[in-house]
Amino acid sequence: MKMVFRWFGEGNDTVSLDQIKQIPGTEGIVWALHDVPAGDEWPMDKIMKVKDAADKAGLHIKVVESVNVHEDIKLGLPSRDLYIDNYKKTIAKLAQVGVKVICYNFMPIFDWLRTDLHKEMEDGSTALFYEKAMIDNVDPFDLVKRINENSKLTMPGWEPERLQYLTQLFEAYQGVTQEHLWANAKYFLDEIIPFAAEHDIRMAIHPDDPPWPIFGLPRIITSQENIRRYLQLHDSPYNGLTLCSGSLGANPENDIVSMIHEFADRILFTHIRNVRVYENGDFIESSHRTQDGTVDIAGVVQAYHEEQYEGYCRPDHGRHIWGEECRPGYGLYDRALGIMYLWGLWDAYQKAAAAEGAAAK
Ligand code: DNO
Repeated sequence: MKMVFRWFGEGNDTVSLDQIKQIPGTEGIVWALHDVPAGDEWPMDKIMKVKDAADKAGLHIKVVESVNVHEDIKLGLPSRDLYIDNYKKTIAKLAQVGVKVICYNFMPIFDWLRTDLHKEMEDGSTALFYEKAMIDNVDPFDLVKRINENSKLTMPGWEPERLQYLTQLFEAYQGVTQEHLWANAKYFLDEIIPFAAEHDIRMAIHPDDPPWPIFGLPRIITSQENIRRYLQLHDSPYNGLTLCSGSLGANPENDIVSMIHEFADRILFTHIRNVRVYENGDFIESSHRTQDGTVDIAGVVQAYHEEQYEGYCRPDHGRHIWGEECRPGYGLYDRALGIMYLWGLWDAYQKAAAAEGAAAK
């Protein structure tokens, strides 16, 4: 397992590369050009800036999250070919600087969604929270306004230039069903995967968060069955998965351990985090520790260990603790604690396996 850490870029993150470098066992950053709109080709000079900064800090840049997919591709509009072309140009450039995995998602309009970015927990820390009844009944435009007012920084998927077009986007998605989305995903994969393979870059689809349709928009990367279908849409080792335990774990019916075993050879990147799911469907992003949430994180790490997982891993959203002011979910402290918990589990399973091996001799 190779540990990496998400970094939003110079001037766009409260965490520094030097701090990331000091988290034990962390070898690279997970990055993107967050100021380039979805659909545009990434400029080489901006890519090089990130590479130079990471090189200087002694961290690699092999994992990108995300090259966002333009809505016209998800909608299957004729203009998609232009955006697919730009996507390929970006892939070719990323290959030149040594990128190996591109994480992306196929969620209409919204990326991850929460109703409260600073919900207070029993211990005084705050965390990302999702109130199900609120989304089930909310007007999406009100919600966007709230998010805008709540956060000083932009969030992935909620970039100001996208929010402006929200009305048009909602209209464009009228009548777009899950089956349309599947067909549009296949068109995208059939174009992108062979090209990415030529450049030795693996594509890693991120599950939908939360893993169910919201605001009447279709969502498809929601369950084991659907992930299986997605990986088979274009059957290639370059069509892989970012297995996110927190996104999928928001639906307790999702069995993450079983997914790890089934998709082991297609998991390129894993996001490991816990969520505490309540009976009414609300959930909060608790600490990474198994006992604090609903997802069996120890079991998840054990499954990766059993599969001798060699892909990339990052801790995911942390709580906001010790007074840290940071991008919601992306502070230093709780994610660093998360890494140490993951390594603790991993090393313990490693030791146990070695001892078993020795005893069997
Ligand atoms: C949330 C992230 C997602 C993820 C995208 C991938 O923090 O896990 O925003 O980056 O869905 O495209």
